[in-house]
Amino acid sequence: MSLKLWQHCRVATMQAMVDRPYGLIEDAALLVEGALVKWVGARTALPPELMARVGEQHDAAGALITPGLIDCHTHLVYAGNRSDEFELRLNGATYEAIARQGGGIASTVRATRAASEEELMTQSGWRLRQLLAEGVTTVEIKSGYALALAGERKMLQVMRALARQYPVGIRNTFLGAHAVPVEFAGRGDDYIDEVLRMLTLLHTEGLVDAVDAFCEAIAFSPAQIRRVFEAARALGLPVKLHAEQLSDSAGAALASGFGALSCDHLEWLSESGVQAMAQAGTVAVLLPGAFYFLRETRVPPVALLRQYGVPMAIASDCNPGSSPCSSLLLMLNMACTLFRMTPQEALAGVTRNAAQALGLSDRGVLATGKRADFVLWNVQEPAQLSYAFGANPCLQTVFKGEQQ
Ligand code: DI6
Ligand code: FE
Repeated sequence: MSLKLWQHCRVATMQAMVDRPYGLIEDAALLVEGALVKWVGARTALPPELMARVGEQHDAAGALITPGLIDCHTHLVYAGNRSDEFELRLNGATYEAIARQGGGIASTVRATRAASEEELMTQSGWRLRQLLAEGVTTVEIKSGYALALAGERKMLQVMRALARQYPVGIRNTFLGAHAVPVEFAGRGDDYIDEVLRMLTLLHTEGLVDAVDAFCEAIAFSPAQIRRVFEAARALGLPVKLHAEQLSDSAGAALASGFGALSCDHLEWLSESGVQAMAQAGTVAVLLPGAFYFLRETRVPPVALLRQYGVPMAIASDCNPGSSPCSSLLLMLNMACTLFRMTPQEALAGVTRNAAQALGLSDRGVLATGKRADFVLWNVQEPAQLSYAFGANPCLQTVFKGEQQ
């Protein structure tokens, strides 16, 4: 098979190298064979035997190249919007009070149940295209806005259909334990029985890649989540958890005990929670969009996460209630300004560490044998991707070796 060559570029490989921030290669060359990276390095070191096989050459004209961005936590398949609740909040209501009064997640559940598969495709496709326009090549999407079998299946099928229609890798996460639906009001444990039944069926149908849950006073208790995680474990599915978002329920320690891929949000994470995550190799997924939009004041313990060597990822949390956002680049900026992450940590958070948060070892860095998912940017320095906001310097995306 002939090779494709990109040259006249700087490549931020995002390989972890102590002596080389961003794993940056000056005057680089990138060789692609099919859907995979064949070679990346300094242009002057290009092996002649590979050079002889080049069939297609691209002049990157000085662009910066990074791995394709990975949004490792979204709820982007849903119907409707919650601008009415935004107005209520601006008139004094709180997110939790709205949720307790039948709004919040429940109102999106009503809209999502009522939407046809086509309507869901249209509304979700619009958001997905906005992510892709900023160089995103892998997206995780959670179910959890139907909370009943038919609708959860519909959401997961829409995700599979989006993956067929758009140049993007999609990971389906089953979030049946997102909220207690009205039919089960006051009967959370009974609803967990139903979650387990749905999970088993939907897994059998090949629709589930991972399992998530919402551990919070307004959602599910650690004991209830343990049941979901035990079922996931029995099915061989990896788990993740919305933990310590609005309060400390020790969810992170529970999830770490199940070897969770990630714990997400974490504003209220304690030091013992950080230690548990470090021990389990669980990624901390930080969601500055939700922090910003809910006007939270308590930031996740970034310094502790650093100190214990817990990898940090960043995601959009794209959802209608707490983060109506489909810009991952904006999240880079917010992770730096609001959470005081460094631009290098932020970029690792949407590449290498985001891949780890999804259990995907084939992407997130540019190296021989990894997927040829990458982005050409109209910037000189990698830090510019975090520094500018409301800007989109994406020149071109390459997905599985193909220019988009
Ligand atoms: N935490 C969140 O921030 C989203 N889900 C969750 O478990 C919010 C979902 C919503 O309000 O629709
Ligand atoms: Fe979320």
